[in-house]
Amino acid sequence: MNPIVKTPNLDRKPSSLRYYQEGPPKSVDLNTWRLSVTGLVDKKLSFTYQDLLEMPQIEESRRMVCVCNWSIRRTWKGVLLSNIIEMAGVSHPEKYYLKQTSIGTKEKGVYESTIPLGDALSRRALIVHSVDGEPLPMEQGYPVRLFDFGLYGYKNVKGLAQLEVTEEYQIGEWERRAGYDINGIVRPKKYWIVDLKKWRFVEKPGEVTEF
Ligand SMILES: Nc1nc2c(c(=O)[nH]1)N[C@H]1C(S)=C(S)[C@@H](COP(=O)(O)O)O[C@H]1N2
Ligand SMILES: [Mo]
Repeated sequence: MNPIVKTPNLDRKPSSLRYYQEGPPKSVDLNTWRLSVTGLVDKKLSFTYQDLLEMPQIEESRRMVCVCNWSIRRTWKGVLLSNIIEMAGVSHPEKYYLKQTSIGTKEKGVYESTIPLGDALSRRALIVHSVDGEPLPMEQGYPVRLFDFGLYGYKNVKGLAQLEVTEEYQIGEWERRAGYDINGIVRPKKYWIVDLKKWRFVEKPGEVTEF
């Protein structure tokens, strides 16, 4: 196995708490937490944390981009969304959307985001449980977070509890309030690259793979 390179300049990453709408849950009990998969599926599923750890694992360095013009490349580990969708049985994923819902908090409710399912699968979206070889910190999405790296961070729900396959491309509360585009595709422009400590221009829309 490749040694995991810790993300350089991590101390310079903008705070995860700044735009955490519902806030991280105070704690998550893995004995009761489940990732449920519902909606237009052949088989409804419910995964424990252990179930996810026992599936084929993917560990790769990929770049996440925030709509507020910064980006960080880190080593993420988890399972392929496609693996989960295959188990649930969805015959034409390109026709559907995937609505993600967070665990949320009593005080502030849940965070939701809907993404095109076919696009997420073709971009090898991950259900991430670890970063740089350690479980995701609570404020970064413990126990799991969905990542479609072609989309801005606001499309990728932290503290994930539910995935629902749906026909409806539904705008999220945060998208409505902040005026963000529902599609959330990373746009070509200049970003502050935290790990490289410099500004770089991204030339193409979607996942940043050039650097
Ligand atoms: N559950 C949940 N997930 C969320 C959010 C949120 O408020 N709640 N905010 C989104 C936004 S707006 C951003 S910019 C990223 C921040 O991710 P980070 O903590 O890895 O920096 O999380 C996204 N996922
Ligand atoms: Mo954000």
